Amino acid sequence: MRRVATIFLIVLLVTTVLACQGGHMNESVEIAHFPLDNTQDMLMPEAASFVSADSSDGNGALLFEAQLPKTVELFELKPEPTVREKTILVYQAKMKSSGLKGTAYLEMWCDFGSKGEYVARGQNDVVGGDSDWKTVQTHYTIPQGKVLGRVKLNLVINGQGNVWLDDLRLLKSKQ
Ligand SMILES: [Ca+2]
Repeated sequence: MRRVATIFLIVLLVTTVLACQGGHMNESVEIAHFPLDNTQDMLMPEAASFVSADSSDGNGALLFEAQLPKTVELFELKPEPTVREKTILVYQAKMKSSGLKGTAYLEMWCDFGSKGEYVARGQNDVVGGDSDWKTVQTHYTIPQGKVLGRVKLNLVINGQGNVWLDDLRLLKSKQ
């Protein structure tokens, strides 16, 4: 009976330690932060208007007006070499919409050079119609044996209407 109790205690301890480690490893670290307080450094600055009156961070945001569905390439970056396989890349931003017939969401392209290019689309985390600021995101886990070259961060407007974007971040966490 005593032996059973000891084994039970050991199992409980191991479970607790693993749970703590799991929590620690899921912490996110910021790779890049684009506060979108202007259109500088954007790949397509002509695609957006800077709006100071309405923002999520209080320092202005970018407004995208879509007459037709479109994909806007926002930023391209080359993360540091520490972003290796099994790293979860999280692309996150604040977004709102007005009169949007359809949806808008984030799209991230991960380039692995000769090993191909992969896309993560946040089609389950969208804005549409008239919606207030909310956090939207999409994520991608870097597969084993692949070295990440570049990351491209896009906005997809799958419809017609106005979309505001602010406080854009690329984060990493371990699986
Ligand atoms: Ca801003």
